[in-house]
Amino acid sequence: MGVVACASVSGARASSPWAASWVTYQPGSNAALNYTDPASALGRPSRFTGDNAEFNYPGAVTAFNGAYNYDQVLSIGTGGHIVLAFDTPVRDNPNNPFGVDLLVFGNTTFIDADYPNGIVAGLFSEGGVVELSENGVDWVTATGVMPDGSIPTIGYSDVTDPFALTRGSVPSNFRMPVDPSIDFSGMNYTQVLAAYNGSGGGTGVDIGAYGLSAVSFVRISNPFGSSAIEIDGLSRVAAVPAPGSLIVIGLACASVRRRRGR
Ligand SMILES: [Ca+2]
Ligand SMILES: [Ca+2]
Ligand SMILES: [Ca+2]
Repeated sequence: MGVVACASVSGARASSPWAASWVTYQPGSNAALNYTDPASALGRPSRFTGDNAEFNYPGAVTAFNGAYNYDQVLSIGTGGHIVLAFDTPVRDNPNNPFGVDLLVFGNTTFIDADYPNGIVAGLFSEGGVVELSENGVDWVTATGVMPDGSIPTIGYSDVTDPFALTRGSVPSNFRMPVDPSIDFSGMNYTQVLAAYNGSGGGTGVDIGAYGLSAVSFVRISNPFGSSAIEIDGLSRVAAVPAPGSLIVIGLACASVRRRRGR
């Protein structure tokens, strides 16, 4: 058994942690001009923004400064939607932190009660709806999940200025959710960073809470309200192995090396 575990660890082909492709996109009635390339919702979420010719106002993505380059976020207007696909299914894994299996990154930010010092006074929440599917045909609504309106993205865990003009040196973890029980109201930015605990944010989805064990397709739509929503990307949460399983794999690999004579 130990030999199998060791071989599968070294021989496993990694699947993409991000949405790998898009299936359909309907921009809706009021999608933001120049933000209608569906590829903007694929791949890793943005850590830095404003650093292009259109804006030329570079800044770190923080919980008070969302991504806004044309090629970073996709806009979905009223009546619009996008269907995004993972290359292998997102699983309902009991080892995922807080039960969260999937993260949706919009470009919502906290409202600053003390600009530019970064005191949380609420959210610029634009809402939207998330639906989940294993086969791309049958859909389940992730009730209560707002794709552009819950947990802001943070690009760097060591950027302590909420409106920093430069990059940090510690990239946040876009595959680790924020503890969904945290109330950020009234926090300063140092407290926000501590609460994120290295996470890059994103709205969490526990697919098991909707009766699903695997999800390959995510539909994000904007069926109501007057403002467009923006999507930067999706990620699959990285499971945290129980300490016991790490020891078992470690011992098994060590024993294989011994038998191979190293
Ligand atoms: Ca789960
Ligand atoms: Ca937005
Ligand atoms: Ca993006």
